[in-house]
Amino acid sequence: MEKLIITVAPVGAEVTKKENPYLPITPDEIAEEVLRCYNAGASVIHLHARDKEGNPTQKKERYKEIIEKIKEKVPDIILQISTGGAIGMSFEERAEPLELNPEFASLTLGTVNFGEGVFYNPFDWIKKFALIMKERKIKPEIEIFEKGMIENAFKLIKEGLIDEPLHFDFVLGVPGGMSGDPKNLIFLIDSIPQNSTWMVAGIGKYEYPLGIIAITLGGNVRVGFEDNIYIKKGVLAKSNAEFVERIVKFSLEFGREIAKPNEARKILNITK
Ligand code: KMH
Ligand code: ZN
Repeated sequence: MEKLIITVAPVGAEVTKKENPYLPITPDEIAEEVLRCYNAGASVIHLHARDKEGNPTQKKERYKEIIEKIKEKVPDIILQISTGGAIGMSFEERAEPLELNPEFASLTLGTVNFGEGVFYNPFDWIKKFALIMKERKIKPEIEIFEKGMIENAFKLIKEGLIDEPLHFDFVLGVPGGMSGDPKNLIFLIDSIPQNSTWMVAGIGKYEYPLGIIAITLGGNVRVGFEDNIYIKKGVLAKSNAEFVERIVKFSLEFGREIAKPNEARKILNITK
């Protein structure tokens, strides 16, 4: 098996400081948190931005500020920019940070209910995101919340908008999307092209059970406040790094080493 790639989603768009006071919001807080996660074993950061009031923003200037602060502290970490943004954002808002030419960005392949809201991804938006990423040589991480989204991946391959080998992130347990039942994960893994890499982001209580399955099956793991704020039932995590430490412990226990950022670039075929 390849070494394990640990991605952290430390900020998210929907979680608030009220829910977890340790949520990093400012560029300095985010950069310090990324350093802690990197030291614990993370090689990829799935990045969202917040404005000065703590609200989600896709403004490229704000991303630039955050990225510069992170790069000062951790020059080699892989930064994956969110194109999901927050519920209700327009296509133009969500696409704006791609102008910064990151090496990696998220790309959700369909619309899904998202708690009380709707995470809106009509096929023409998906194609436009994919085209921008292709033109700018940005590696897409294909975000899957429902099985039908994998069919859209095959359509995009046919239309020449994404290239194999693909990298998938199975986001399981969002209220309104596919649940974190292990059967669902196995079904999704069986449905993607064989030459793909994959990761699981288990939401809330699904984080560790699905993470352990991914470790043992050769997949990769995402953790972080975007997905889960508790280190154990009823106990808030004080840092995203606590999740990373736990996954590292599990992985080493199962005999799987942890990938450094440059090793993760090779495994994920990030060539930018
Ligand atoms: N905030 C969610 C509605 C992504 O980053 O690409 C969407 C999301 C996906 O977080
Ligand atoms: Zn996200």
